[in-house]
Amino acid sequence: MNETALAADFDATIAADQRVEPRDWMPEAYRKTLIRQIAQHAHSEIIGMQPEGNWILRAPSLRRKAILLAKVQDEAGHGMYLYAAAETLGVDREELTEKLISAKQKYSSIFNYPTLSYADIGVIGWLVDGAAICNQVPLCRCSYGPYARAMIRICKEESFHQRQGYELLLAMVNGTDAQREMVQESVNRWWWPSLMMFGPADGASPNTQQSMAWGIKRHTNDELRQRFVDMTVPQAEALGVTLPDPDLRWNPQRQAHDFGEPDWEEFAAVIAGSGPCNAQRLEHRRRAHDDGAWVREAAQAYAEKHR
Ligand code: FAQ
Repeated sequence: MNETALAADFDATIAADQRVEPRDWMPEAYRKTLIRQIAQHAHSEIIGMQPEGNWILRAPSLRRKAILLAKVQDEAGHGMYLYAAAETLGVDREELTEKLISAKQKYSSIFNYPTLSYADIGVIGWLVDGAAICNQVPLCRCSYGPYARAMIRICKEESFHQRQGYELLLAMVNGTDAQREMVQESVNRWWWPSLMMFGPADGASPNTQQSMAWGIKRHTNDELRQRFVDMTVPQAEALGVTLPDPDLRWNPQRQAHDFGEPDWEEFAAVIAGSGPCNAQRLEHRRRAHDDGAWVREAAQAYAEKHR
């Protein structure tokens, strides 16, 4: 088949809502967009282990420690599935890791904020994993087969993460006044950064239109942000916490909540590398990579010996 026929074949696959597989022909720009998004997603899972990992040694009970360990370990697994999905597009994990630690590829803005109390573990599960699920469930129908299949398993595990966060918060809000205050203080810090996870407003999102035409994204950033707000408000009411937005209210005409604008200047600064923890996160990841060099060398030597 010549290039025109291959392109027509690709267009027909997308139009019929079928999956594109690694050996199928695909436009270079489609491949590049997927590598960008999947790599950024994989890096987010790996860097995302750090804020919660910070509390493993200080978990308040053995039960909480076991839950947190399992969750952080799941994030590592998600990173691995996603790097494997990216590798089907012709890049390798080593190359992607280099791009992460040299800050040439991004990871989610949310992981550049510090975890200051144990309530943050609950709030990350509730809001951050909640936002991640909202954004990622539609990716289970992404047009690229390996990414869509990885997302099915990831979403199942993220649901468990969200529930453990909510369960921890329920225990805290039913505890002492000090615990309730700790939860509210944590919600105040994480609410706006969670809304920023969905990306810039639609008018400022250069990639959405093309990614939707290709069936990579199924909804715009603003559509998913709205869905998240509508889903979260009743959960906040059930917990008895206030979401820190004076403009948040039900709009009966729209049958949806109105809400305020996130601070887009802060978002731009965080993704440009000057958020509260960017330097610390990358430094930690670089150190872990250097410390693991001997393991990679040993694995390589072992593989060569058995070739
Ligand atoms: N942070 O044109 P758009 C998790 C960048 S969940 C940093 O709208 P797009 C689970 C974007 O890359 C978090 N950068 O871009 C977990 C682009 O830059 P570029 C990870 C952001 O791709 C929970 C530029 O801004 N989830 O890890 C962000 O169409 C708890 C313009 O933006 C995913 O990655 C941001 N928030 O839409 C783990 C989901 N938003 O590359 C541990 C998959 C935008 O052109 C603990 N990704 N940018 O230089 C997606 O759905 C999409 O990529 C969006 C962005 C929606 C994030």
